[in-house]
Amino acid sequence: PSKIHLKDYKPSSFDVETVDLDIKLFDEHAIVDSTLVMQRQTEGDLVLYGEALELMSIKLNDEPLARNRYTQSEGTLTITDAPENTKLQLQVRIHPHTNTALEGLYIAGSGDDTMFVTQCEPEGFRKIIFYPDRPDVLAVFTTRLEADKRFPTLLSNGNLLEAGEVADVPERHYAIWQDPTNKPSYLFACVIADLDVLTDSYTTSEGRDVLLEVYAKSADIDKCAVGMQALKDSMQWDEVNYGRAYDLDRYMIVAVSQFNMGAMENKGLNIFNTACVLSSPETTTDSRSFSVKSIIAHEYFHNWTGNRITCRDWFQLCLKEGFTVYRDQSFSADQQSSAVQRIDDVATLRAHQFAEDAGPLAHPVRPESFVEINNFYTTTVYEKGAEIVRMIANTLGPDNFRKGTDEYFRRYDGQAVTVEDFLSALSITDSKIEDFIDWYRQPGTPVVSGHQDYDSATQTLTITLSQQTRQVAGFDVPKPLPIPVATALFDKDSGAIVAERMLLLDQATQTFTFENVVSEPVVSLLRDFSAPVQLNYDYQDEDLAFLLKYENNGFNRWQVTQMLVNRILLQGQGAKSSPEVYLQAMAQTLPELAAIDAMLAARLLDIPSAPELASAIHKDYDPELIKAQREGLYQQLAEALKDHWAMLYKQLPMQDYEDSAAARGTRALRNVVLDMALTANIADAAEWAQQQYDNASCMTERFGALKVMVNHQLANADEYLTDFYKRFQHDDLVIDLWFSVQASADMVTPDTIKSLLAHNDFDWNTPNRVRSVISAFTSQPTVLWTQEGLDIYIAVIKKLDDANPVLASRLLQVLARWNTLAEPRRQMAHEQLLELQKQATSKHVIESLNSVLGS
Ligand code: B3K
Ligand code: ZN
Repeated sequence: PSKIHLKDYKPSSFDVETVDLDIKLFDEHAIVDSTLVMQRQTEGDLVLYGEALELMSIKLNDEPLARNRYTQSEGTLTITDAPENTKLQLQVRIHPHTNTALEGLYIAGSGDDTMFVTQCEPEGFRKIIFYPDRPDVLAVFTTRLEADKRFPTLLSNGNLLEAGEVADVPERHYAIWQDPTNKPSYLFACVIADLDVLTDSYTTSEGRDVLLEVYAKSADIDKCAVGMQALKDSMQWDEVNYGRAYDLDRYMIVAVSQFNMGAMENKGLNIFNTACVLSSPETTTDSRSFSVKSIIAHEYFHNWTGNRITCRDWFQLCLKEGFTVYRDQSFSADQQSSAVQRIDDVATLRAHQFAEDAGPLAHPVRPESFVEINNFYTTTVYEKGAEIVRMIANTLGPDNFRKGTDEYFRRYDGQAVTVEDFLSALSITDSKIEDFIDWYRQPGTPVVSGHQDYDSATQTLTITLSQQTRQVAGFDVPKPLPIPVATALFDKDSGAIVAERMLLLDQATQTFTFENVVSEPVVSLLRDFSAPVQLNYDYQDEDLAFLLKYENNGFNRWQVTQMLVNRILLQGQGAKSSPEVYLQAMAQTLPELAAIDAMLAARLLDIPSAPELASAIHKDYDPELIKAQREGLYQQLAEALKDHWAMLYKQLPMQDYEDSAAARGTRALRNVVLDMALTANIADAAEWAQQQYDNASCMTERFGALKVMVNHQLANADEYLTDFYKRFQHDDLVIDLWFSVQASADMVTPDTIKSLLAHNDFDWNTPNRVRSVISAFTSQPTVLWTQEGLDIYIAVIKKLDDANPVLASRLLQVLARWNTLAEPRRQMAHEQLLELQKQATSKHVIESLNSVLGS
């Protein structure tokens, strides 16, 4: 497979004005007709892309096109001498019924719930029809869908023009949709199904009445209200915060159980993984429900950042994703404590993006080359991309950021643009914003190191900061980046803030001076995680304990607990601390905080997961050692606060379900306290767990109890697992939880994983189910990184390589850090990956393997 380079970008030789599609679904195949009205823009061949299509007919300007006037090879159809004005009519046959890759038009569900849906981003449209399938070709689409009446739901983008019966074929019907917006093919969607619908409406700030519809199978329709409310909240939020109103008369969301990722922002017709749209208190945990809302918001926000203004080419993916993630994070921060939102976003960034940037899959936020673009829907593009926008927003301040985004929408609406365009609009009030371009170009996480000097004679404090980024093979020597470091100085005696400033570190080393500082303060840096960097400041443990007590920035209180924990757990990685200071600080802080902010208190008890700790280890990583140290510290923490757990658990009684930030906080903390109490061997705790399960008012309580029963191997854990299964047997998303709680259990064995994969309810064609076992399993590195563990994991990748390469490649990327393992595990993993390399078939898996193996 060949590499595509950003530097080779050329505009399309033809522009498409209109597309008329006609998709007829039959029992074993579908026939797709298209009429493309095109105009020449530049010299060159007319290149259409197509994969797995059977070409039935081709006409150019109403004449059949002779076989010698076009060539078909490796996914393209090329017409060399197409005239200035070209009308191209094509007919192809496709096979959605056997499409397991979940790209293009594919089958989902089963039995009575069988449906057909599309996924076109990034290059799925070419699996439906030959087309200049690239994001900079924008056209108006009219789509006719025809199918058996068994599928009453026929949906496509835009407005419904017409629907009716097919003449002379009483069992078939059709619908015609037209989308008035000029859009790239990756935003095309259609649905052929039998679904129920929840409807609502919203009137935009511009006075447009919008029909809102959430489609799901009938058994799920009662779980659509949370998503509907989130949609309305998002519509309003975007009007208030970005001045962006919705632009069509209809907004549809469709829930589908087989989907490779979370959701897809197709114009006016979002398609969602059921896991990312369905929510009810009885079946959905709080954290899942919260993420449903943020994903609804994310897809909605794409309507402006992604759809109205799209990407010139796929290298610019972060243009829409980074900005849209920043927007959904800001939306979510308005729905709960902004400190907790930041904690969760940063925890994800550190656990996944930092690991990616430190390993063989490191790439710039805007990659410069790829074989398969699907491999670049990464946490670097999404989450690090969002961090760059956040730094820009914080540097500009709210007013100038808003001026910049207004300018962006004004200038580029209806266009396909680049990261440079984005920065140029944002920099209208401050030209230095253009310097952020290097953040998009340079891979690797910068490490910011620093120390302070205090001069009591002159009452000055000098902070020296320096930055360093590792050089990634194939890239230039890293340059210093603009790094905003939000800083506050705390008086050691009173704990009060004596100075607050945003330091801009944009050279290799810099000093920053604070005058009139009457005594040496404790410095709090990178408040709210003002830049996506690793911080090495020469703190004493006592300074961190001090900040845990006095910082009023909730995020930084969490950050210092994590720094303390890392110092303890990563002994031998330059860390040096003993747990006393940490344990004492936690004992002093937690009980009081629990009463004021339960959600934050729950987060402060975080001890990074084993894979997250591993991401900070670059050599001789021993999973057993990390597991033992992690569990040891958890045990010490549970015992250090032993006297508080019983009281705390009683202070957090179960109440009727309520979806408020306070109620979610109570539930989150209660689950942590339950786990702590069991860890500390409190006699009654097993009883609490059972009661919590039996009397649960919602899934957060029930699943929280089940999880601790399984992880602490309580005597009746199996009984409860069985009960859970029976109660929710018919709800796939809950059964996913049932699989994952077992596959991620602390005591999981390869045999457990094997038996889960062999379970009757296991389904290779449902990515959610595959992930509920296989991704859950990666949370136990001591078992994953063994001969047997890897045998299982690699066999899954092999099995999916052909059937669903996007999923297979994603699962493979998780193994990227094999190279940091201590022997003999490293060698073992290496051999398995080499073996896989011999057999891999998809370009997705081949490209990822080459990167992972460094070959
Ligand atoms: N834009 C889609 C992702 C498509 C991924 C294709 N492999 C979802 C999102 O980011 O909103
Ligand atoms: Zn997105």
